[in-house]
Amino acid sequence: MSSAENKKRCMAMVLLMVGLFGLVIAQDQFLYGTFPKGFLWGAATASYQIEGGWNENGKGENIWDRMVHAYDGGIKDNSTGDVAADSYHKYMDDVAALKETGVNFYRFSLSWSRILPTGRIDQINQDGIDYYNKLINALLDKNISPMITLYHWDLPQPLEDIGGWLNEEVVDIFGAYANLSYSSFGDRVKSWITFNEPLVQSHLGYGLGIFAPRVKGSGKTDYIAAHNQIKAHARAWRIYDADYRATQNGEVGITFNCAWDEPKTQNPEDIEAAERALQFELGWFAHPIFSANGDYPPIMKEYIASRSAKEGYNMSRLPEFGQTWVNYIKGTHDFFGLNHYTSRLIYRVKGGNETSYENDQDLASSSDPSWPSSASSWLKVVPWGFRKLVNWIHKEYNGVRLIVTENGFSDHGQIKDDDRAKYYTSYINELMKAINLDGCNIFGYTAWSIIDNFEWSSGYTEKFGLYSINFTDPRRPRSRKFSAEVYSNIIANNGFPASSTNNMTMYPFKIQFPSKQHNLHDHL
Ligand code: GBH
Repeated sequence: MSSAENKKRCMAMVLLMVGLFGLVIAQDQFLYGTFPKGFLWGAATASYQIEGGWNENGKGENIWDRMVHAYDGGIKDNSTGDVAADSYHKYMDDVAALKETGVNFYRFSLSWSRILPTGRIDQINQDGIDYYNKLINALLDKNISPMITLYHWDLPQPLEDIGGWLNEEVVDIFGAYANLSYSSFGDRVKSWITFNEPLVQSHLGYGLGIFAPRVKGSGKTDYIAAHNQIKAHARAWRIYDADYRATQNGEVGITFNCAWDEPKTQNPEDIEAAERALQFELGWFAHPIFSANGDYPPIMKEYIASRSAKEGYNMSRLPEFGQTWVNYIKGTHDFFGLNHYTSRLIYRVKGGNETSYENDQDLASSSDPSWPSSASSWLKVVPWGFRKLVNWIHKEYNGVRLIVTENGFSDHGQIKDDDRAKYYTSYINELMKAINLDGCNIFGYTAWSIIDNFEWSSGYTEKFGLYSINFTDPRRPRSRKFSAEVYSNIIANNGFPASSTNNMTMYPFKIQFPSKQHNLHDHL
C-alpha cells in the first residue's frame, strides 16, 4: 500500500472516530436551564437499611432480621442491619443533613414490624408509632414534607410464617396496616407510596431467593408474590380513597424500578426484545394499575402462556386476575413513582429450558464497555437512558404524573466523591430535558440516598449516601460528601441556570460544559 493511501485510510479512521465521539457527546450534551416552578426535590432511605434498633422497645422480627441472622446469611460482608446507620436513635442527624441539603421532602419507609410486631393490627407497639411521630414532627418543624413508603421489603416474620406474599390473606392484612398508618400519621403526611419495587421483592425475594425471604421458584412463585402485592396495593389505595382522601387530602402512589432497555442492534428482533424487556420489568406491575385496560401486558400473558403450555402445564404459570380484580386494580394511583439507576442493551435469544422469569422473556442483556461503572456490578452510568425511559413511560401510560422516587450512584464511600457529583448532575440534566424539551409530566426528583446505609445483600460494600457514615464508630457520625454540596446547589437553583447565582465552578467536570450557552431554542 502506498503511503498516500495509508494516509487516506488513517484520515478516514480519525474522521470516523471523531464522528462517533461527537454522537456520544451530543447525546449527553449539557443543557442550561431550570426546572418548572414548584418542582420538588427530595432524598430517600428505607427502614431496614438505616434504622437499626432491630429488637428494641417492642419491635418484632422481620424477614430481613431473620435472613441476616441465619448461619449463612447470604450477605457479602456477613454484616447485618442490626444497627445500620442507627437512625432509630440518630434520626435528628438525618433531619439535619436533609435540612442542610435543602430538600423539600424526605422519602422514608415505615418498619411494619416496629409498629405491628406480629404484622397484624390486634397488637400495636406504641413505641413504633411514637418513633415515626417524632421523625415526622421534626421534619415538619424544618419545613420538610414527609413522604412515606409503607413497604420497602421488610415483611413481619410472623406473616412470612403463613407464606408471606405467596398467601393471599396478606392482601387484607396489608390493607389493615395501611389503614392504621393513614389514621396515625395522615393528618401530617400527604404523600404515600404503597410498595417500593414490587419486582425486586417478588423476583429476588420469592423467585431467585437472593433477597429475604430467600424463596426459590422463579417462573412460578415470583409471579404469585407479584400478584398479591398488586392486589394489596389496590386495596391500600382504595382504603385511602374511600376513607381518608376527603379529610386528609393526600396522595397515594406506587414505586417501580426500571432500567432503560436499549436495543443492542437495529435488528427488528432486538428492537422487539427491548420493548418486551420493558413490559416484563415495568409493565408487569404498571400495566394492571396504569394502563387503560388494566391487567398484565398482553405480550407477557402470551409469552408465559405459550411456554407454560410447552412445559405441559394445563394453565399459564402467570396467575389470572379475573375481571373483578382487573377493575378493582385499574386506576388505583395518584402518581407514578419511578426508581431509575442504569441502562441495559437488550438482544433476542431463545430462552433456556429451565422454568424462570428470565427464560420466559426470550432475551438477554449486556452493557456497553464505554459506560462508566460504579461500585455495583449492575450500575453503569448512562444519563441519556434516563431521558428515554421517562419518555417511554409518558407515552405508554398516557402522560401520567410521575415522580422520580430514587436515583443515585454507588462508590466505596469517599468524601471527595466526584463520580457521584457527576452522576447526579448529568442524570438530573437529562431529566430536565425530558421535562423542558420533551414535555414529560414530572413533578419531583429524589436522590438515593441521604446517608450511606445497608445495601441489602451487598452489606456495607457499596455506598450510595450524600452523607458518609463511619460504620465502625458506635456514634455513627455523619459527614457531608462533595456530592451533597453539588446536589444542594442544584436544588437552590432549581436546576442549572447560566447565571452568577449558580455556582457552576464547583462541578468537577467543567470541561464538559459547552462554552456557548445553550437555550431551549438551540435544541428544538
Ligand atoms: C433500589 O433498588 C432500592 O429501592 C434501594 O433499597 C437500594 O438501596 C437502591 O436501589 C440501590 O441498590 O444483586 O446483582 O442481583 C434498585 C434496583 C434491583 C438494583 C436489584 C440491584 C440487585 C442486583 N435494584 N438489583 S444483584
